[in-house]
Amino acid sequence: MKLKDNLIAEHNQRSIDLHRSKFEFLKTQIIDFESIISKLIDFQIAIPSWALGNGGTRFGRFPGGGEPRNLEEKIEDVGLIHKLNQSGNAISLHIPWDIPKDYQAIRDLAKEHGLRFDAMNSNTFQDQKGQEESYKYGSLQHVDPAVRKQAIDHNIEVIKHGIELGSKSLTVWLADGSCFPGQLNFRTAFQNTLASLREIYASLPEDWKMFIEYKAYEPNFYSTTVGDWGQSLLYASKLGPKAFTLVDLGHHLPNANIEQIVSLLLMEGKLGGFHFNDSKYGDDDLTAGSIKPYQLFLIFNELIEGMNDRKMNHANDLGWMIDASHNVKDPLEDLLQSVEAIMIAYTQALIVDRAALKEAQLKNDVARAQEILQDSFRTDVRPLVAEARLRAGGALDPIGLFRKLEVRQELIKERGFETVATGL
Ligand SMILES: [Mn+2]
Repeated sequence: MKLKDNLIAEHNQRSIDLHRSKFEFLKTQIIDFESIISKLIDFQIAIPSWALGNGGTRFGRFPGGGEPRNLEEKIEDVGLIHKLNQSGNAISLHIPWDIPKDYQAIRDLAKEHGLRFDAMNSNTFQDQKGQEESYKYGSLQHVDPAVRKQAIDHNIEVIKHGIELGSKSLTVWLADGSCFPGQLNFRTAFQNTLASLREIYASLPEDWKMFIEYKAYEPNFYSTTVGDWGQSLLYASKLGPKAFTLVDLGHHLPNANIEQIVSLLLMEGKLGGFHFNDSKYGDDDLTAGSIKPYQLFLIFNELIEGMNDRKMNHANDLGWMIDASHNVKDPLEDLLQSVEAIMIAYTQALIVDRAALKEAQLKNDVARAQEILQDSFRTDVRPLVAEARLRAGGALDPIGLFRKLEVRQELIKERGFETVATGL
């Protein structure tokens, strides 16, 4: 299913007056709004192929109908999101769930929807049918070299698929770890993992990046072999200049100061990218900004400060991706909400008065520093985000249009109700 340009234009026409009045009011409060709008138009967030269907939990899964049945339909769904908001121009694939049969056809289809291929994701956290060795006791950390070799070969295969599609990065997330004290030797597990990662790293093309994602716990509940940003940074530092730490917002112990982690990783030139989501307790994979919007803003505040300091390009120098799972919402509506929340937090961070904040810090004016940050956070920047979307050709109200056009009902008609997005 593809949305026609005239439908978007008609939809925008109906609410343009209200938008204009909100935007005009906001313009009076923001000095360099034109430069912010152009940054917003450039800023794109990758959508993971596995977030397009209902993920469910270990207790159950409640299908919403019309889910994509194959890679082609996943690309079409991301195309729908991008058409509506003009902020999601990339898809992140997961191997083996998304192995392309015909690279050229897949490349052409993505191009037709204005999409590129973001980071490739390998999978050594579950056994595939017919697989020789089991990952029950880990993959890259495994005590048996045959299991490690199988996991290394899989990652190299993922890189090869990515080269064919024009991707430029590999994300390695490992479920490796242990469930009980004494199950493994921490140093041996680390060293085996490092040696395995070195072999994968050696297969990376020159212009590729390797993202090493950490996670505090789950599915292993006693130790995780890439358990936190310190461990990820150790691997990334030992591997070399193409290896970076990837921060998934849900992969920390409760109340971790993620903004501080981000700041220091940026300082070390080792922050690779993000997996956005939100959580109340653990790796809840909820919609970005749905639980802790202030934290999301504070993270962006550190990102902007640190990226500006290193003269980095906001849009391209880090990997921006959503990693979420949906159980009760329409996955496409949820992803539209996540992208919107990310754009809002980015905009709020862009309007922080950095000179004033620095001055407050130098004077130890703690109250003033808080005022500056919260003044930005409490500014309703939604008209600015909507204006950027409008200028880029998107819808003023993406979810409103999604519902008005009955996109989900159309997808159910096309694909059926009892569909399962592959891999979920
Ligand atoms: Mn993740």
